[in-house]
Amino acid sequence: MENELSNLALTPASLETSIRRHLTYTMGKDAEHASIYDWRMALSYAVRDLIVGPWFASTQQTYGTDHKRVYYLSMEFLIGRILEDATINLGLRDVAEEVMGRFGQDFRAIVEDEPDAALGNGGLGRLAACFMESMATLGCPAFGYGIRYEHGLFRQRFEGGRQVETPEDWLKQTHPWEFARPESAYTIGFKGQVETRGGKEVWVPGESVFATAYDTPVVGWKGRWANTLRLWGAQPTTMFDLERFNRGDYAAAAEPETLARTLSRVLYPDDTTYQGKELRLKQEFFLTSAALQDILRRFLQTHKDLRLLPSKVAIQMNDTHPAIAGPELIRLLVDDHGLPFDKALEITQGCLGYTNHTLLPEALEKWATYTFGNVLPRHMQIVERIDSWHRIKYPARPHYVGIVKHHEVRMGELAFITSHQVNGVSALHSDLVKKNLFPELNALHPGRIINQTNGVTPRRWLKMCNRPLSGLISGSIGDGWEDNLDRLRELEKPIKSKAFRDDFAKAKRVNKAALSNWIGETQGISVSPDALFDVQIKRIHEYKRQLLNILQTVAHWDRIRQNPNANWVPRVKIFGGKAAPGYAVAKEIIRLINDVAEVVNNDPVTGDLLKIVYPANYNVSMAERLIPASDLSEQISTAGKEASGTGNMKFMMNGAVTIGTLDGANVEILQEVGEENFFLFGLTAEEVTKRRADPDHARKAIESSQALMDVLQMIAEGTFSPDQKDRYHDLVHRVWHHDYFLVASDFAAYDKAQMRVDAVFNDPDEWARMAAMNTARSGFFSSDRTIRSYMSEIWGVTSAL
Ligand code: 26Q
Repeated sequence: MENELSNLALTPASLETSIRRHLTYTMGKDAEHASIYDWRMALSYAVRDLIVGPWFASTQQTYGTDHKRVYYLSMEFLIGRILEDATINLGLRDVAEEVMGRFGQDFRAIVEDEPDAALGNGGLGRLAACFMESMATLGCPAFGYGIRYEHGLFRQRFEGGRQVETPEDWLKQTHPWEFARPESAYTIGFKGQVETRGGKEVWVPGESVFATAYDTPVVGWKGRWANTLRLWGAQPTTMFDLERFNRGDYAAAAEPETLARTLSRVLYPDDTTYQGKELRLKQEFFLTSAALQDILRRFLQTHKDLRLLPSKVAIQMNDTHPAIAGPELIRLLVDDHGLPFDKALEITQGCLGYTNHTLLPEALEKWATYTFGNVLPRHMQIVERIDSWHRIKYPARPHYVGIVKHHEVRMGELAFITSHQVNGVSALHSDLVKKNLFPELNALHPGRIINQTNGVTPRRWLKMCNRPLSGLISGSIGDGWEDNLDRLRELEKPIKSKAFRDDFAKAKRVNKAALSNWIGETQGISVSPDALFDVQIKRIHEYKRQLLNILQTVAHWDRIRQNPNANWVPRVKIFGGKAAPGYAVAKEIIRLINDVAEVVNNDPVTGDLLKIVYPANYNVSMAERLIPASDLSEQISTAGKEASGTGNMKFMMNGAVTIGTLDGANVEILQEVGEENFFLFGLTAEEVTKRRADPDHARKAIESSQALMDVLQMIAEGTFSPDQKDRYHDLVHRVWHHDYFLVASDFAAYDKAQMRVDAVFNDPDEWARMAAMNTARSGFFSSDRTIRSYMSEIWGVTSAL
């Protein structure tokens, strides 16, 4: 198919005309009175117009050839900004900048006026966004299905060093990228009862809402293909219950509206600990049922026989959040379309795939059968039926294995049994999914669990966010690496020359200078671009061990103070990340980092040798600013706990060197880049398990490290909380006595690894070589590689291009 963008014959003049037209007729403004918002809207609509052509062509192509489609079901899509990314993929970023200049407008300022679409918590949601971009780039016909939350992830502020959450409001301004589809609406039921009519079970819901579609086109590299991200918004089925109102029951009259308004109102901000909240279960069913009804409607437009569904439809569940898809698809096939249960289950398994993103026990979704049966009574019956079908079909199944146990529905087991493939997200993680999470089910279904190592899109995470480096890359190996990232290996030859290494260091330096300006302006902290920029950005969680980082920072600070005239490498420690609002320990860690920063940044002895920066409200856009300017990537989770990580891949691509444990995809990063280009430290996953078995592990580790002993002492004494000396009493106590994540046991090794970092950084040419080798060997971590692999190993879909 030939729908390359060149066919659009876009010229600066035609873009200028289009922008002017949108400013006038869409925004109703003339150039003299237009605000930055008006200009952003005009440009966005002009760019969106250019996506519609490829979008229609892609849809027609898919229908015309009756191509199999992928449906990616996710409670989260962490998209970030769209405008610049769209211009990059359409090949008109520089044209857009020039044209905006003609209007006297600064393209950068316009891009930064766009709010982030933050419809996700972290890694899982951002992965879904990268996958959407890669599927479009590869011409894989696909729909993403999610929820159009009115409020995305909360905004974070610091008050006295403490996290304060405020609501996020991305829809306050018009969102120019979506098309509302009020005609595409489905009824979603909840509660009520199951009745038997004519020997058949029918669900009579007690309440219902409409799911209406909002479509955002997602355009791939060079505009060759575009898919749809379809987000569902909830609408009341009864505008207003006049009968109840007239009876004087005013609150009840508004009930249907209230349910609809709350359903798609807000994203749950927990990224690990799940709570059995009824509203969350309703959100999950809302997304899943709307998606499945849409999928069946589309299939039945052009097919009669639902038995052929698996040959045309692949449905991927992003974790267990949409795992109600199994029972819901069976319900639709059996109750609405009259198929026998066994056949419906077979079809369901043929369509579904399940991606697991965590082993943390507190994150595994389980619903009390009471809640589940109350909200979804028919699905409760179907879940029991699936479970007994499985028990009977696999008599070797141990008695303690099953979907329903101890009056709870285990969503992992449900997703496993209703899918044809289950995958982990890195090699290590997938092994642990087999060995620790589903050992019995793995034995009953050998080959069902496979690995699909995560990836990230190089268009956003290299080409767009790092123009100095992508310019250097294109200048030395030519274009075409953007959708063939393995070509970055061709950089290994130029890296052998000093001139190239100098250019690489210069590109990094440009990014660092820009970041240090931004830090100066927004944080009021002056940092030198020649210092080592050491960055840990991710959700705050005990297992990710921001605590290990700040404890080592204190040790480092103390050492500089003991000997301020030694040959220290100046460092800027940068932290970014949000804590779940109810996660008290994580919030305490945030406060400690800010408290330490306050003391360290005002210490005249250490001065420019050490600064700590923790900008509030870390999000996708901040990541795009920080990652290209990073020297050192902190990937220091307790081994066995981080399923994959994807930030680690972004840093590598952008020429940062990793200090990290053998966890998640770090293992594969190390394998690709080589030990000589990676600062490895710490216990392995196996050693972690053994070490934890020693009840004295923390005490022993602390007592054998004077540095750690001193650090804990300083914090306990109130060195960083002079106004409340016992503030960190509990925190220090936990390190001594309840150190589940082995901060103490890994401290000495981490501290030593940081000293190796300093030693190498003292040799700028060697550092440049290491950094450049990281970029050169990052090709494996393109999400194009990941998606190709899902297409062949899970979805059975080919490219339509
Ligand atoms: C579940 C139930 C109720 C409320 C919230 C949740 C919930 C929401 C989000 C549970 C988990 C999440 C997010 C998990 C997540 O982001 N996991 C990360 O996924 C990345 C992509 O695979 C991996 O790289 C990370 O290692 C993993 O932590």
